[in-house]
Amino acid sequence: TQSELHASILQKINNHPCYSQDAHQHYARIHVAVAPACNIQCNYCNRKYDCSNESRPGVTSYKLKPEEAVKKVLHVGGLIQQLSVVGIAGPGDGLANPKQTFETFALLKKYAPDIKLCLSTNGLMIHKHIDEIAKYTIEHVTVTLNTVDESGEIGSKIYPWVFYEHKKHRGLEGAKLLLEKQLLGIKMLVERGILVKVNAVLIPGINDAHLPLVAKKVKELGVFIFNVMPLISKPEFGTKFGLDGVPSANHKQLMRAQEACDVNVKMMRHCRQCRADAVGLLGEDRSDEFFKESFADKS
Ligand code: CLF
Ligand code: SF4
Repeated sequence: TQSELHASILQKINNHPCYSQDAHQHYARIHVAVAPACNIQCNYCNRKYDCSNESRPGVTSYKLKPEEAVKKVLHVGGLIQQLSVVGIAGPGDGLANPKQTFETFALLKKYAPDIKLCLSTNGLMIHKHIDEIAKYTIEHVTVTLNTVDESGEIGSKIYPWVFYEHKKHRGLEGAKLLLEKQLLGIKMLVERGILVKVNAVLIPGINDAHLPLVAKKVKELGVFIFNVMPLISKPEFGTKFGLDGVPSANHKQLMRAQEACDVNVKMMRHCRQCRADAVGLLGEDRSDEFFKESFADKS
């Protein structure tokens, strides 16, 4: 029934800091950086931040093996009582490193069965891994969907290439392929009752005016919550890829986009654009504190 469905959703979000505005002051998340590789190139990426698919250079997150990641989660869980969610959000794409990602989730299910599992992805490979996602009861998946433009025009300005089935797809072809798989993946997740969050990076002059159409599509697909995140561009980064001269999105642009996207879809407004190894409450990133702990095999 409707009320049972409502209760099961509440159960899923009540201690997830990103899916529930109310939970974010009381519950903490930890990201374990077990996924180094990626299968697409975003023009704003520097492989340091994710979930956000963010672009703030200069901070190094370190890579962990699945066993090290679990050790870290158990250690942090002993120190931070509010720890309720473990996310895999990079530094590359979780589903471009399926072995590491699912090994980590399998170990977490075994050694930390009470913790919620969360995954962030560009969406290209969801359809291939939907059974594993369901099997490990990953109840929260974030997909970064920056455009729903079927012509591939907007996408080709954001993604120079997409690597799929042993082949690099460039330009319009790559963008269209990515969109097709993202929409398919989101549909499959929603069908399985997995809560989906869509993140869209607000890229001034590239997809800003288009974001309300993304919001509309997100609504149509039954996505739980939509999160617009401002591009943070830095000269030392922007010159490297294809977004030369595209400025960061400012607060006013973000507010305007959020308002334009508020088409009867639940909007996230408390995102902190976390790094791939973030630890703690959303507002107080303690990754540096735990960075010092030696979980990574330095050899
Ligand atoms: Fe991490 Fe992302 Fe899960 Fe949250 S973050 S994988 S959904 S547990 Fe949260 Fe951070 Fe924003 Fe992401 S504040 S960047 S939305
Ligand atoms: Fe970088 Fe994430 Fe894009 Fe991959 S999907 S290129 S890791 S921003």
